[in-house]
Parts: sequence; structure tokens; C-alpha cells
Amino acid sequence: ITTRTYADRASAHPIPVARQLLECIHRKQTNLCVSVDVTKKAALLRIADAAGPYMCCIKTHIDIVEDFDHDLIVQLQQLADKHDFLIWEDRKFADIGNTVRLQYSSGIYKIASWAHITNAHLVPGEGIITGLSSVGRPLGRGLLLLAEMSAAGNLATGEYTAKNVEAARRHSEFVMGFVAMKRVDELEPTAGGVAAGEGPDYVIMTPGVGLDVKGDGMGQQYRTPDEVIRESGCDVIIVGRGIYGGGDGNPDEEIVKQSIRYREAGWKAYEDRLKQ
Ligand code: UP6
Repeated sequence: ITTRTYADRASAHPIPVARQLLECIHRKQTNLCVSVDVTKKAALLRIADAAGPYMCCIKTHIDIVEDFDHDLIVQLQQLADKHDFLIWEDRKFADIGNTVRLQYSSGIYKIASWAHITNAHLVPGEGIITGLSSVGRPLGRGLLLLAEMSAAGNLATGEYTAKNVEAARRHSEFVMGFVAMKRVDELEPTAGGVAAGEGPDYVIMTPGVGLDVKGDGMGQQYRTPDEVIRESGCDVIIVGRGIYGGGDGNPDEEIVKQSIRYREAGWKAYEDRLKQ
């Protein structure tokens, strides 16, 4: 588990957007990413504005917004500038290279034009990284691979997880990190892989974080910021319903209160990790 500081890692990271994220975490003293899974444009923007000062990154599922329009993107980018956070579209690409290239650049959402970060499953093989990289790298974007997942019974385990780390190491110009539950880049490599500590630095972003409940009745499993950041060595906590509350979202004052609570818990866990 790394005990290097975010600032130290930022200065050495080869991928510009990873550097940007690590610098933002350091500057704002927050490793909190808020996941805003709401279906109305106004709710998304309201939550982003309320939680903005306390997060390093917002995570969207843009395809669930019923009244999506280009103005939503313009306003979201204005909030990202105002509050100093990055935008991650949690698209979970999962098709062949040529198809994801089009899904990433085109259609209604044109994800690559506004999302600093997106993510992908390795199920189709490494062509998915090549396809996404052909669009995202010239724009200075970064990719996370879903090496592990938080939901009960998910299949992203063992050798599949290790294959994600190996693929990332072959595409270190574009893959900035992983969605994972632990420091997967420090696992024993499979045959032919790179040993722990020898590869590049990766940002590990971790969903399934909650302080009040253990699950959601639909497979989600929650751990605390301390378990995620200090015990498991991950870098960013992703909190959705724990902050916005579900539906169209908690009132602003509750969003602010919960954002501060998770930010403080995430930062304390990081400081405790540095002391370990
Ligand atoms: N997410 C997970 N688990 C994963 C990958 N992604 O929960 O393994 C995403 C979900 C959701 C968010 O798509 O947007 O993280 C978690 O939200 P929650 O905190 O409300 O459970």
C-alpha cells in the first residue's frame, strides 16, 4: 500500500489528466468523488454546485438524464471551473475498439469532448483500449479500467483483475488507473506480468462507499472511507446515495453536510495511511 502523498505522485505522473486529478486532490484536500445518478438536468447541476467545493471529481451517468441537452454540458463545465473539479463519465464501455471509438466521440453525448475521464471493461480485449485511446489521447483524456467491482457476486476477480493490470501496463500512455476495491497494481502478477512496484503509478477509484448502510438491496456493498483508503490503499472514494440521497436528491444543506462528512472521513483515512 502506497504511503506516497498525492502531491508527490502528481509531480511524477506521466498522464496529464492523472496529474491534474492528483493535484486537485492535494490542493482541495479532498479524495471525494461524488456520483450523481439523477434523471433531471436541474437536479444534476444543483447537486454539482452544492457538493462542488468538497469534491475532486464528479461522476456522471449522462444517459440517465431525461432532459439532456448541450447546455447541461456547458453548465457542468462552468461548475467544474467554478469549484475546481474534474468530470468523469462512468460510461463503462464494453464493445470492440471500432464501436467504442464511435460511442466515445459521437452520438448525442459526445463524451470525449467534455469528460476528462471515462472507463471501460476489458471483456472485449485490449482493442477496447486502442479504440478509446485513438479518440481520447489526442484530447488529453484518461481511462480507468474496471479491474474489480463493488457489487455482490460480480465476476471481475482473480485472473480477470490481473489481466486488467497487465493491459494497463501495456497502455500506460492512456490508462491512468482502475476502478477497484483494493491496490490491484500491487498484486502478484500472473506469468509474464510486471511485479509490484515496478510498473507506473495508477489512481485507484473506489465505489461502494457508505457510512450509514451496508447495502442497497440490489447487490451494492458499502465499505467505510477508512476501509477503502487506509486499509485497502485506494486513492479516491466514490459516494453516490450517501451524499445526494437518491431520487432527485437531498436538499442542498444536507448535500453540503454529507459532502463535508465524507470529505473529512476520506482525508483522515489518507492521513492515517501516511502514518502507517
Ligand atoms: N459503480 C459501482 N460499483 C462498481 C462500479 N461502478 O457502484 O463496481 C457506480 C454505480 C453508481 C456509483 O454505477 O453510479 O458507482 C455508486 O453509487 P452509490 O454510492 O449510490 O451506491
